[in-house]
Amino acid sequence: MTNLTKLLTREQIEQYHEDGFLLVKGLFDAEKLAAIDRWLNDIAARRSEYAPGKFVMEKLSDEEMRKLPPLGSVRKINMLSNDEGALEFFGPDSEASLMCAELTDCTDQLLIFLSAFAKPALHGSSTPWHQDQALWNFYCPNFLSCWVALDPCTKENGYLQFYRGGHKEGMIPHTVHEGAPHLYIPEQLLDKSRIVAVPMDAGDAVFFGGVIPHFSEPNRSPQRRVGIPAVYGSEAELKQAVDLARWIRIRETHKLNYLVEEKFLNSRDRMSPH
Ligand SMILES: O=C(O)CCC(=O)C(=O)O
Repeated sequence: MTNLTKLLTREQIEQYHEDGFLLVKGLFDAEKLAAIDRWLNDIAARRSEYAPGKFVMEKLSDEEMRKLPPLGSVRKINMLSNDEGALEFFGPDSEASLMCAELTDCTDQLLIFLSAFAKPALHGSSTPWHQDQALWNFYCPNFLSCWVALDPCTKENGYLQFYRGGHKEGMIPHTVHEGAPHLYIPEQLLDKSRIVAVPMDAGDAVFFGGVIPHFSEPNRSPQRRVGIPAVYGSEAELKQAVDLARWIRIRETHKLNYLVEEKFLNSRDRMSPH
């Protein structure tokens, strides 16, 4: 792909840069959603064949699990990007990938991560406030997610919520707590008036970058909530980040640290893509 497509309007692109997230209605039709559902159920049915770490399960009793299709008791499926279905639904020519290229003004988009983030009916736990960049081992502030709703997302089943404009303010301190699924931002650091909930119909997609804080509540409804985050990024940015991470490791191993002028460091301590 050499040229940017024109799937998004200028207003949508401006909105994305202003708010830090963009809802696109009806990106996937019912036929595609049904095919993705079959694909994920098939993977979930073969859970025992995969290496540990691929699945995160919610604590359901054996009896509850027997009543559900395989995907119904899963909390997360990781590392889907090398699976055949990934190319079919989220490959380089998919609308998801092309829209990410438009939003970042950069055509060499790679599918970096693909997962399924599910919340089983009445069991799905919350995802605490976080910036994706805080959970990545490499610094890629222009990477962005296209999070596709496989089910309707509502207040009751844990729709996504964003901290409007937070992508312009750099990284926020995260903390760690036993029982939390990952590093998180303590809620008291956030101004509640800036929190925006994003209800979605099945097939809608929300785009957001690695620096915008976001969160979702537990699923208190009797219906599952499944979303598929596809993280895209440019090959050039990934290569640079991997090289940098490698260099930092080498420097630490060989104790090559040296003092850099404070003024220089201070001018660069805010990580913001814009
Ligand atoms: O699926 C969710 O509820 C959370 C999504 C999320 O944190 C992400 O895609 O980075």
